[in-house]
Amino acid sequence: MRRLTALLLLVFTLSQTALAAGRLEIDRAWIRTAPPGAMMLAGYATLRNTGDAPLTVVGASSETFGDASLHESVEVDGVARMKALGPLEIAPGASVVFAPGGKHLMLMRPKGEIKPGGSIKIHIEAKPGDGATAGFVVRDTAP
Ligand SMILES: [Cu+2]
Repeated sequence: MRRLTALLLLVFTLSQTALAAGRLEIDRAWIRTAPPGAMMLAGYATLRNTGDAPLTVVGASSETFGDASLHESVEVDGVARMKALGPLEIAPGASVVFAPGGKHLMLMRPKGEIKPGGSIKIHIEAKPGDGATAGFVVRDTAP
């Protein structure tokens, strides 16, 4: 009987773990237009955790760019600088805004022309799970 109780408890614990999942949703995704030939562009979006467990954003990737990463603009002694943004935890139901002057996706070495009005797929990696992919629209200002 005690063994059965232990087994039931284990099954219950496992099912609870499976239910408590983070889920990433990407809204208002855009890339700021840059002069033709620019080797560095910035992407912005609102990342929301619609799941019921914490989610950690760990990186970004895109077939359109040689490299994509998470960055943050900071002011050091009155000078604007950029630095790599470490893993970013989003609480259940919370969202994080990537916007000009703050957090952004640093998009390096575009493979081809990044046309205004176009939509570029970028994948945001989040753990646990697979993250999410969204079309980032190339435009001058935030949507
Ligand atoms: Cu940057």
